[in-house]
Amino acid sequence: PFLFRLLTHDVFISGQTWTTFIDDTPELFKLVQSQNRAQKLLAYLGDVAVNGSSIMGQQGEPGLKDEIVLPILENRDDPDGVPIDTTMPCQTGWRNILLEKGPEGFAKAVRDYPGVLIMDTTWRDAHQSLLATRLRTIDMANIAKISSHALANAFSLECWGGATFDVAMRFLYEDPWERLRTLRKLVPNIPLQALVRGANGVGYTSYPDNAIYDFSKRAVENGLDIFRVFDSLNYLENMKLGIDAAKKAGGVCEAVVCYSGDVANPKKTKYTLKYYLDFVDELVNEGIHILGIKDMAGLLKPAAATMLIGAIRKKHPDLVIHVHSHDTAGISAASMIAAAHAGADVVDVAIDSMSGLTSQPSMGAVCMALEQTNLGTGIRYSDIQALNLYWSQVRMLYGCFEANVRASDSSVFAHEMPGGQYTNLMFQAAQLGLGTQWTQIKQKYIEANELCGDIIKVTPSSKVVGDFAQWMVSNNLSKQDIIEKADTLDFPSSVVEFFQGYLGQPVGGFPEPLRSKVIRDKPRIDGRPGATLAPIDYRALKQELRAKFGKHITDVDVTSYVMYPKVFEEYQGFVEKYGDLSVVPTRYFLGRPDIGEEMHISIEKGKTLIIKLLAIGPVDETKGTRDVWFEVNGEVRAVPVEDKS
Ligand code: 3PY
Ligand code: ZN
Repeated sequence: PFLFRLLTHDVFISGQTWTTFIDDTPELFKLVQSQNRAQKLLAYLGDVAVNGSSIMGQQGEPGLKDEIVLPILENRDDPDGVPIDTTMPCQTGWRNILLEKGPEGFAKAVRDYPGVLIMDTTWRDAHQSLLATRLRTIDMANIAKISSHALANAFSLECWGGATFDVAMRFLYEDPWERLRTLRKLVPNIPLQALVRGANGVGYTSYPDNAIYDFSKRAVENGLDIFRVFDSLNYLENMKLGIDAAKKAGGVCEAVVCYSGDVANPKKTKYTLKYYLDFVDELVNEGIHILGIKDMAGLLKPAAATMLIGAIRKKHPDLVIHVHSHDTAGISAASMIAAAHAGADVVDVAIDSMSGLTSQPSMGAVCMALEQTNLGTGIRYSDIQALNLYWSQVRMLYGCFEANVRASDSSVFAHEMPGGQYTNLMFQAAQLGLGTQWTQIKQKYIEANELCGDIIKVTPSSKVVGDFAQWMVSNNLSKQDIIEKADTLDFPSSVVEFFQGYLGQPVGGFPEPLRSKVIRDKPRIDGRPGATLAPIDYRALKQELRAKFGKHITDVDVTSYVMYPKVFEEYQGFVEKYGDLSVVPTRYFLGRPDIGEEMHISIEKGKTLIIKLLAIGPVDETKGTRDVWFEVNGEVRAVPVEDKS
């Protein structure tokens, strides 16, 4: 009937240009668009129904079939027991102070707060560390308004940056900018925080300086408040760029020291208390708003936390200190509590069911322990339980991305792998099926780090050490072999580039003669790698991308392209084919529906499609396809789907 209406439309028959037709008949055009959208959506759902999900890294079906139950927040102040109205976001929180007083005033207010504040990492680091970064926007958005109430006293919600930018486009076919805008709208009261890799932006390499300024500016425009800026080698020159870009963009600049080694162990002589205090001084000289201590592997034991945070606090009484750790060894809750008592203002936690192991310590544990001291976080026990009801279901839903880390592992004190990388490498080792593979990788990771000169290990430098270790395992090479045969070996490209200086300068310089033997006659960079890169012409690039993909390309798309050109192109191709899939509930995005099951998919405000899978037809032997039959809002439709089996 629709096609009939279109073909018999007067204007259409008259043969006027299509653009005029669109302008003059917006209602019909909208209908075309929406029918088109539904058809693309069916193509995706049909593909999943026939072939299963093809999302990289997924093992089996999602672990939850039912619709997720949303929690109710108890209202302690209501005498009749009426719960808090979470249909609207909460309007009060630390972001109000930020908007009112600016970054400096905000930092001062945080410093003056008598208790300790939390950052909740559930929307970024927790799922990056436990679920291969696969958490989709829809599952954050569905709990966002409730979180705005439950976590109203949180310092921030970490929801952006790190690996999420890349993974959103590459594996989830989502726009990372849309995620930021969505969460911003739903959480107006709590600062939103992102992890950025300094001169590497949200990528794995150095970018021209104007790319870092552009990225930071766009992030603030789209709703970001706080930048946690780090450099993967603690290289000050790289840090300076990220710090300046965050500040110029109008954001709160939290500059971090990446933590390695053990300040409380006198045998560890590279990353000493003095090293950290000197580095903190250098960062403070850059005019940062907040200092972060980023313990990406979970090495900071309680006594070391007391020593390090205590020493920084003594030297910089007014500096806001924010501490981050991972629970790989099982010690991080104790360390966060020690840090709080030593003078930290903010500590990082994740909601209980997304905490522990390679993620952050549990919100419930840390908040309730601090509650019994004079350092309460202002987050209520009942609200944590309510949020946890939601996240325990989400954790099940995404069970198909679990790396299967089941217990604490104190060997991290020796290999120092960051939390996200630990799960990643463990998953890969398990796929190879050798029981001893994982132990070998950990051992070689230690040796690879020594060969690199005992470097700070965090994305992207941790990838260098990881690639090096995997290569040593697969080529059966020892540290000694490499020292002896370095000038004849074919090293992984990331290792060669590290030694060339493409990530920056490591603490204490590169080890020689290994460096020269690895890079041979390739160029060597002895300063900041980005300093020599030509600036990007954003106007020209936008025109180029519009010519290639269409008028819908916006400034942030150009920014995405600059960070990840190939990933962005593939993502555009996917969206062209299937439309915007971010609206599809995760259990249908990742899993096959049952025959007859009703899927409710809200494709835009006020427009919900009720889709029922009716039948999957037999294979057409000549085309290799099957017809998949759906009912869409009562109308039967079929889509041909390639059978990939
Ligand atoms: C990242 O860069 O993605 C990290 O999480 C580093 O810890
Ligand atoms: Zn982390």
